[in-house]
Amino acid sequence: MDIEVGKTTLKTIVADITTLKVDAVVNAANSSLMGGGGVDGAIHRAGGSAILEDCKKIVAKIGKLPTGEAVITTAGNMPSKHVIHTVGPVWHGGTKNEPQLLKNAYTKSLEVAMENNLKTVAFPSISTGIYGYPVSQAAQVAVKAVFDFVGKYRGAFNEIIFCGFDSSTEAEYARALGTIA
Ligand code: AR6
Repeated sequence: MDIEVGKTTLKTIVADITTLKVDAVVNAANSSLMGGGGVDGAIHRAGGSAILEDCKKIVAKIGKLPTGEAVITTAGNMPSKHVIHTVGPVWHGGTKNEPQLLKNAYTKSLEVAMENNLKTVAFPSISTGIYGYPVSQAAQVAVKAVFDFVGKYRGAFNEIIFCGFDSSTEAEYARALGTIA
């Protein structure tokens, strides 16, 4: 599924995000930035120790990364150039400001990308694995956050990818993209 917003293409794909040749892949990290399971584990494994070294420097400087914030590191051995690490919210049934925090994770990631003049960015389905956010709801928040951001900063990006690890996840983002334009 593809839509155009100005000169920016928003698209959904099914892939292992660690294989994508983009300016930045986004990592669904945790506040420690020390790696973990899911896509975080996959990114650190594929990128190698250079990513963790950068993360350690960031933590030494700013401490733990709050939910909804984002920072940038090298992508190490991956084909992408950078990793933007963000922390999505843990799902508590929707009672703990989860939609706003998830929106912030997408928006802050795009702010960091824009500050670094990055043109192509791929997002995994943040918070919908170990953190338990229902995929259909997360997809709507994610797509709206990205759609609004690229509409506001027209020309900043060439392509934003929603990368599902499986086709049912990708289908939820495609559905959300189909209803927003
Ligand atoms: N490429 C693309 N998507 C992937 C990949 C991959 N290689 N591997 C997993 N996914 P999760 P969260 C999908 O659990 O819910 C970590 O331990 C996965 O199928 O990775 O934000 C962190 O350190 C799912 O759709 O992230 C945190 O502690 C999506 O990525 C915690 O998990 C997100 O699932 C963050 O949990």
